[in-house]
Amino acid sequence: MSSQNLFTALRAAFPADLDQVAIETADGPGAPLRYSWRDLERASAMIANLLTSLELPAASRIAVQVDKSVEALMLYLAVLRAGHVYLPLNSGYQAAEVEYFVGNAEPAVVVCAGANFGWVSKIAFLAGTKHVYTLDDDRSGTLLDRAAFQPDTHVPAPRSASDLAAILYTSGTTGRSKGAMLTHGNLLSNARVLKDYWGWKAGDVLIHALPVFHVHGLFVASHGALLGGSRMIWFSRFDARAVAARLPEATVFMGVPTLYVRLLAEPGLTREACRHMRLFISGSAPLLIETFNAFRERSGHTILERYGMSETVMLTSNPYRPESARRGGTVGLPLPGVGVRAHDGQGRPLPAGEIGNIQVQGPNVFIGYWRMPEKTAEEFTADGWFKTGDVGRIDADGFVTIVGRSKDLIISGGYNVYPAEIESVINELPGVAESAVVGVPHGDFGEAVVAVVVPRAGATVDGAAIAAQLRTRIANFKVPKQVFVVPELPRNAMGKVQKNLLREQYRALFSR
Ligand code: MLC
Ligand code: AMP
Repeated sequence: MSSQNLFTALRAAFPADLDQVAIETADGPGAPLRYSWRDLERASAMIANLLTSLELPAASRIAVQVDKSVEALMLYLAVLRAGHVYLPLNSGYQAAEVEYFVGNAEPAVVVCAGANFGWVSKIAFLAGTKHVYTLDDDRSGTLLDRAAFQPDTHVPAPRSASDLAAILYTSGTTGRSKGAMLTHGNLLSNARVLKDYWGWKAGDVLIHALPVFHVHGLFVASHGALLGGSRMIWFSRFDARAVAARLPEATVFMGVPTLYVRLLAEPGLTREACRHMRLFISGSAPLLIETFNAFRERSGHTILERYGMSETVMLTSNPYRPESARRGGTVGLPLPGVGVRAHDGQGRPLPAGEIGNIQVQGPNVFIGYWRMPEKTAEEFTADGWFKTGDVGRIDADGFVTIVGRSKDLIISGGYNVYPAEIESVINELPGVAESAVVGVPHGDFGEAVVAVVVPRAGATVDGAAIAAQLRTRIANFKVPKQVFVVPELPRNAMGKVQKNLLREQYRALFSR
């Protein structure tokens, strides 16, 4: 069988003229920097040769925690090309978080920011990792220094569709973070479906302003542009004013709802600025109908909302054409080849319009959680459908609406936060007896994390001090925006904390 290496497929879509600009940086050191398709080809070959020279076992994990840069994307391509497994980590993760991922995944190579080399390399070497490189967002670091001596041609390692391409850590429906194992086949089938569904083409220009360590920015956005042979305007971080200023040159934009809320606050978002745009896509978190309507009013464009997750890449999308068929408040129709159904808790399918657990299947659905066969088995039904942990309904005409989650998850600005994780970190702090973490509505982030803490008898704890301590232990986006100290948590007759009451109590905390 011919190789199904995802890199080979992406490479085949590069335009014939490799000297065209593939990526132009919009910010960061030296901007604007222009990278041609040939640059992507050669640099990924050099890094792939460096990896190959290390003589790592097949399917070695290459863990990467770096700031966003074009070189980080080249490193991703190089890992695919060399046939290893890409393991991206949010650049905000602190030592305890990185320690867990590295300990669990046992990567052969870790790549980190130069400033973090001290603590990251310590964690990596203790976990048995032999190679730690640095990569900074100004094209410096030991990874590129070493790769500079490598040949700039490389034959991609043959891989089959079922071979592992990436591991993305996510908490699934419960508990500690699990590594979702995605294959070359999972990623390529989804990328191809989306290329056709959203009409990616050579003349497209994508504004890429999402991080490249999660599904949305790394796979959905980058694969789309690469498979389309389309140019990217590359933002290392989202800045609404700067993005609005580049809209007139662009045709496609992708964002989490927070990005749309912030764009709406920009006077530069006008119909005139969007005159060449053909597609605005939103996902990763629910898009409020007010945002959907306000954006249509201001820009003349209807945001296309889609739905997916780390374990499955993309599952549903609103229709591309006609634009008028896109329905606000829904996540659209199952993508071609993807099965989506709503079930009751007893394993029975529900009729159209009834609310139930969303289950999915398709070539895009992951092959399981890294080294957790029992957890994997729990999250699939007996007939092989993956339980998303989302709750929704499917209308008679197939449109899916997500109405809630059965998993205890907060999505803040498109990042997932698991209350149980934050609670366990808070409960370890001195003077804390117990805590409850909930998500409440937030105008900018959609949901914001709030913690309610009960001190131990005789202890005095301070909300702001707790938040300050958390800042050193967990990524910033997980740190509660407010910490309340209370004498006790509301409980039901069974002794279970009534989080719904807490959500109600703090509902208006961030209302504008
Ligand atoms: C930053 N902060 C956040 C936050 N992002 N807090 C809560 N939630 C977030 N998402 C913190 C900062 O650290 C800072 O803390 C304070 O909030 C204000 O920061 P900011 O300057 O407003 O934030 P900014 O740097 O502009 O980042 C906001 C953002 C970013 C929305 C641009 O969060 C982002 O890029 N989100 C996209 C996430 C994403 O790509 N998700 C896709 C997952 S894939 P302090 O303490 O310093 O003041 C997936 C599957 C699918 O879900 O379907 O796509
Ligand atoms: P992650 O684990 O980061 O991949 O997040 C996946 C979760 O994000 C899904 O299970 C949903 O709960 C949520 N999600 C993604 N897209 C949407 C959307 N368009 N609307 C509502 N929730 C979404």
